[in-house]
Amino acid sequence: MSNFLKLNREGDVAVVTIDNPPVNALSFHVREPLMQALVELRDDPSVAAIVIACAGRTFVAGADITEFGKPMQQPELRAIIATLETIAKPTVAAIHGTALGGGLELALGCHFRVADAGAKLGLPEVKLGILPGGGGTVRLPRLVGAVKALRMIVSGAPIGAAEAHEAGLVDAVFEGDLTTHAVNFAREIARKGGPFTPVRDRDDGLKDTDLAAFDVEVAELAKKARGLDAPIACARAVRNAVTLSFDEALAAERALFVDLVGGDQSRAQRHLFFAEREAAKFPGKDTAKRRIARVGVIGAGTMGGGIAMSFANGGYAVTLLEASHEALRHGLGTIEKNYAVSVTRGSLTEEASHERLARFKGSTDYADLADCDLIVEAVFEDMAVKKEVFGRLDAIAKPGAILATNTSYLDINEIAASTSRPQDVLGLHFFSPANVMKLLEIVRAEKTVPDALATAVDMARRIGKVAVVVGVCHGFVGNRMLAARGSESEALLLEGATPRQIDKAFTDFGWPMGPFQMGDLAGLDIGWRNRKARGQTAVIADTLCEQGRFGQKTGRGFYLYEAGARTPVADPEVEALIRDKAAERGIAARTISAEEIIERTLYPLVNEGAKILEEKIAARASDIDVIWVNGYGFPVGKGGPMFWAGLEGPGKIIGRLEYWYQRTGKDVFRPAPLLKRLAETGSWETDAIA
Ligand code: 3H9
Repeated sequence: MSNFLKLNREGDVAVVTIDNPPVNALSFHVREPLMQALVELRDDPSVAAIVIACAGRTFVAGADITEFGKPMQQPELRAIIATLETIAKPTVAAIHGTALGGGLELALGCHFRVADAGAKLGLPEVKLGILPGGGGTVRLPRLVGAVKALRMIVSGAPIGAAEAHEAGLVDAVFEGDLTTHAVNFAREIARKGGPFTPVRDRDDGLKDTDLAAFDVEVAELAKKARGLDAPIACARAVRNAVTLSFDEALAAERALFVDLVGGDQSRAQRHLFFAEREAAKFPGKDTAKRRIARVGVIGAGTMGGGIAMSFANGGYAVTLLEASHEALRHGLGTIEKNYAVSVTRGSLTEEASHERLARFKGSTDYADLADCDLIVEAVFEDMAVKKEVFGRLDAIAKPGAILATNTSYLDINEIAASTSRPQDVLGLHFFSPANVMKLLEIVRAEKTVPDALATAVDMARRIGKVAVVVGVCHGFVGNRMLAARGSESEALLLEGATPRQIDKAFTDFGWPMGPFQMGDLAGLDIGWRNRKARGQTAVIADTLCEQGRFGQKTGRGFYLYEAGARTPVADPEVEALIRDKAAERGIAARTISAEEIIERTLYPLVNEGAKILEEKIAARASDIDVIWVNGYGFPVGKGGPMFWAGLEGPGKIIGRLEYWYQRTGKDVFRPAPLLKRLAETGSWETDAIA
């Protein structure tokens, strides 16, 4: 029928197979023949039932996201679904892989849904800053109830076939050849005879909705939305499904969809969707990979333990090395406790926890790392210590093993040069807690060979990380930009801002927390130690550390914390300390606006990103966005610092950077040439300035 749609007959059952690799998105070239096929089959008296299935690895994974923001070519998905609902003979969606977004909406347009036992079904539109726009918010609650639909749509998380069956979303679950099962199912249903009720006319799920309980749930969700419009709109649309007629609710869903899809937040989130997939690409990524079966992790502290858990979670055998039996016992004990907590919370089964723990082998002897294919060190952040570790690894690791450092700042070229195999050395910069945080900066040193890098990128995907390949510089991409963001923190305090006020400017912007709360959470002693190692000072933070105020772990930092609590309470002592230090320096306090706080923290962040691009430490501006959203909590609705620079206006940013550069002479404010180029061309492309 078309290159993207096949039509077969299995006796009196017609099978429509969508074939649009890689994920069977509902592109225009699928919608057009699909509509035509449905009309034809509806009007063909020799057809008793229709099955919609997909070729390849998955059912339809949604609308074609690349078409958003462009004029919509007819027929739209909504029209296709409306046509489906005019068909009197039974229609059956045969779901394997994932039925997501518009894919699930298409399936909801059918009378019945059957699924492969391994299938997943969901409406993830919220992650793209939109809501399901093909009737999903109105049809899903009719089958699974308003509260379950709300949770699925606001979280965007898919559910498995068994759960979908139990909830009434799927009518049958099969193992084996799904199309054959679906055809038999359709034939049997057709034989029994109709009428067959389309989902739009069903109300199984809506009958007993407790609207008060629903609203309580919505209020909870709203608190977590952190300035994002889509989750709120999703909740409103599901509520409409309960309180309005089908057609009114559908029209309201459309209006909300149109509003969101044209907005900056959705543009930002779509940008991030593609940016994450782009970030793992680099020249040479398709070279043959090395085989990784066993991973060695050196150091069983918080970082090493978290890294080791990430590998065990991804199915790798892990050898965990510590200096002493006691430290090893402690490290393994913590890992065991962490898994036990996951079991208690219900996020991990007892069985899976045992499986993961069984992957660990503890050791205090470097010789036990000899059979590892990848070894990651997470020891003390000190060049001499790292070189010693790499010297020992060089002596015992098998040929071809990848040797990785988890350093956050140190020069990996220098570490690599201390071995006889610099081609196998690279950085794996995990973020703490390493078993939770998604980001992994994969650092390519001068001599790292492409197959070692490609193997690391593959491995990252297997352990569920968002990988970004970066080059060597102090702090790599993330921490170098973090330093630029924080370079004015002390100055802002001395000039009259309070930690609370600065943190509020950040949370109002959409960050989960501000820099001072973050510092208290991470431990102020970490920055203090780094500064001392580099001969740097920070008058307020250093004084707090000298007083033993390391943040949450000591109950006092920039804020006070009540025993065991994580809520920061403003501390008049800290504010007095700041005023004293300012007075010593003759700095008079003045009122500092939220706007000034953003200018002096986030504009240098963007500026440093531009310098990093100029130096080709990051390959693309979007890679920087991926790092900042996944590793540092930059608000997803703003798309990351480099995307946000475009929204904020590069001309405005340059103007204010110049102003602050004149006032302070600080290098972080000197506008990067690439930022000027962005203002002229609207593009972060580096070619012209290289
Ligand atoms: C929607 O449906 C709106 C409707 O409610 C309203 C309509 C009116 N479009 O992720 P992968 C590309 S919104 C275009 O690496 P995996 C992706 O960029 C949509 N392209 O594979 C990549 O390209 P490349 C709601 C898409 O196996 C390639 O496919 N649906 C789309 O790890 C492989 O992707 C979603 O949000 C798309 N919809 O994961 C689901 N999806 O190779 C989005 C993927 O050039 N998709 N591509 O880099 C996913 O979550 C994952 O792709 C999936 C497979 C789980 C399906």
